[in-house]
Amino acid sequence: MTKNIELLNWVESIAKLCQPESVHWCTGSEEEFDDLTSLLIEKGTFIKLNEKKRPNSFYSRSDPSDVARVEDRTFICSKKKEDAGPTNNWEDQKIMKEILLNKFNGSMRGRTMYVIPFSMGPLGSNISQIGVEITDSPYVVCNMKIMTRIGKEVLDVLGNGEFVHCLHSVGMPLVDNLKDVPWPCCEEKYIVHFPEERSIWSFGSGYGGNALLGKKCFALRIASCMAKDEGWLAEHMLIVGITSPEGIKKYIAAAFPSACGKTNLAMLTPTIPGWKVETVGDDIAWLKIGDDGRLYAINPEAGFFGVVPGTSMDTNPNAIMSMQKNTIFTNVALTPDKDVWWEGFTLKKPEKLVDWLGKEWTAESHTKAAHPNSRFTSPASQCPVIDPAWEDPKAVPISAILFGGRRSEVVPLVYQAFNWQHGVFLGAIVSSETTAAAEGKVGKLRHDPFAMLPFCGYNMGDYFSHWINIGKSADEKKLPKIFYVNWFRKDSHGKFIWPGYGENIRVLKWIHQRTDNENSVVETPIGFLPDESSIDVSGLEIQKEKLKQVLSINNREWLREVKEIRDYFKIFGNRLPKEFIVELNSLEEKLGKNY
Ligand code: SAT
Ligand code: MN
Repeated sequence: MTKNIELLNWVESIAKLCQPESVHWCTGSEEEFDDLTSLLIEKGTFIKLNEKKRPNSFYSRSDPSDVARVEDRTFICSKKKEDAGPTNNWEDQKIMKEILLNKFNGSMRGRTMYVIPFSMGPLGSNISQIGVEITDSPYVVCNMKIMTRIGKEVLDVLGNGEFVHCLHSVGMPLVDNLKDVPWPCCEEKYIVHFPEERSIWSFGSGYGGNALLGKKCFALRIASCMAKDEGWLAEHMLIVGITSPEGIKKYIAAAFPSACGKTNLAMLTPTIPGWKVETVGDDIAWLKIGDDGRLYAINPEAGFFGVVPGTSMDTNPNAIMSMQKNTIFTNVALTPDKDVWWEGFTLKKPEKLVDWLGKEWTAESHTKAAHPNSRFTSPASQCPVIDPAWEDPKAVPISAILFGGRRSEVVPLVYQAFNWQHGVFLGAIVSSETTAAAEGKVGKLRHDPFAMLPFCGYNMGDYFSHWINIGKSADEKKLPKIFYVNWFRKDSHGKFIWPGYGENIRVLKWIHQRTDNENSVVETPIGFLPDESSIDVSGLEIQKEKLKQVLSINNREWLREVKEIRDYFKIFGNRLPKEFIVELNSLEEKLGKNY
């Protein structure tokens, strides 16, 4: 066990507050995992999947009201409201603490309280950070075991050091003979961050980012605050290594909003010969400038919590192979032989299934068998193309940063920023059509700067300045080149123009070459666009006209975009970096001239 006084006192005080039946310190051993999965099967939370088809894997259905992140119930409770900024929900610390103390008071009665020491990043690396999650959900423990490095070794590394306090309860105490249910949760949810204290209090939900507190709450919201104070970056980015046929390997990091294909890009199977893609991470990157002045990245996670619908041997074979064993599936459909299915998995629908709601489903049904935000939790080490350096504490050097979102109109397939400051501006103007990853309407265009809108733990205006300052404090020549990509452009019939998935290697190839200033470009008001002939479309059936459409810009549309961005930027008031106004004015002027 531990001698860390802060940890011992905290666990004791939380036990006093939440009044669980017992306290269990997680060791992270395989026997512990087996005990927990057996318990979850007994409770009806897990169904064991067909051992022959999917060894050591489990199926779970959430409560239908608890299927995604709840952004309107997520709070950043900094001391001052201005420090949470215009894009976060804020509440006074004292008032919020009172509400939470009330909610957590007795919230674990009749349940076991689990204490999970975990490391974000390889154990013992100087980039890694330690957290401890206290939870009353064994489902959370099993997922945390896959998503992070948990257990005894973490306590050894922690010693008497500091850790992020992560408290979680499903908010359903077993009192007054209340019978437990397979997916306990509570209607009123609170996902609360106290950035100065580096603590997280999550109440009422058992799903994904609301409950696996190492992920968005710690590795993004709290870590972004640490990163600002300490001069590094905590970002919603995948990391991949891309090797050319000549053997030149470059790592890129890419920020896209939730459910916009980060996992697919991270594990892409190239369609052009000789190119190789290897995965470092699919969701979160922590980046620091190294001694040589380059920007280095680690993946703080140890597993994938990826969207399943749409994933198949055609679209992402490496994801399919990653989930072949030791995987937890949540909210997909169950086949009669106890395997899993989801929309897009096979062309032919199975005749009979039990859907994510537990109802009989047939190929004729008009409802979706799997929830659009259904997920798989798999160890990253199972990915067939995991990068040899994925756990290297030295981290990997980044040559390019990509920003992007779902835009059916206006934004071209790819373009390059003029310089770092312009690139930061491109990150800030990301907007994307909403997805099922968060509660709310799907398909609505919203601004999502740096794909961090739901994940930035402080004032987004200050976050922009932090990015600009990183550029100012470094030798820009050594920093990654910045690009904007959009795989989601649609034609007038509403069909995607660019084929996407494995074909995106064609864009990555152009980016790979551009990091060495190779390939000719066209200078446009928004940035450098590829010369049409410089995107390799060999063997791809795409009409010349269509390619032209995704590789060009319309000044009138972009002038409208500028006006809209200028309006949006007003919410940041005097925290908006003045550099952005310079960028906006310059963009507008160039667009006006070419008009
Ligand atoms: O936040 S989750 O981990 O549930 C998924 C996401 O939104 O990226
Ligand atoms: Mn994500």
